[in-house]
Amino acid sequence: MTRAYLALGSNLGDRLAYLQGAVNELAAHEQIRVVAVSRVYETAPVGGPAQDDYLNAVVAVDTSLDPWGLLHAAQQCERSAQRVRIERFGPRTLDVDVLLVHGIRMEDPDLTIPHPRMWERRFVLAPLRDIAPELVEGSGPWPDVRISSVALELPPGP
Ligand code: GSY
Repeated sequence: MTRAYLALGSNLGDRLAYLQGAVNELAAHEQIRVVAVSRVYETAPVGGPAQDDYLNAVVAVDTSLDPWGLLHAAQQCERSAQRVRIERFGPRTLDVDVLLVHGIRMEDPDLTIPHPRMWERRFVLAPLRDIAPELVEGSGPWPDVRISSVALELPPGP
């Protein structure tokens, strides 16, 4: 099993339900065990057109999938959320990004690990720091990244 980290984001519709749906779907996958879920953060949109704030979180998983298998699982979660994305960097029901896979560095047009923009995204670093502080240097306060009053549940695995 390999430890990996996935970033979740939503800023359309029932944002918390989309994030929880992704956590549940990952946990139900036969080759994925969700081992930790960060707090949920309410974050100002970065890039793109004017749009509503996001809810963001990060999950840690142990998996026997390779990085491509993990990407497919992430994309399946997005499909399950009937992902709507009106334009690039615009609002979306659910985004699931593969951030890190232990021991893997790769560059492909469809999948780069570590995620190429993760170290500049405070909406990723703040939740990642909750569950893997050793991976994140630097500290807040980051006024555009607020801990939300809502929380995700860690469901039982299959
Ligand atoms: O790549 C993730 C989608 N996204 C986000 C996001 O998840 N959170 C915030 N705060 N801004 C974002 N801009 C994009 S694109």
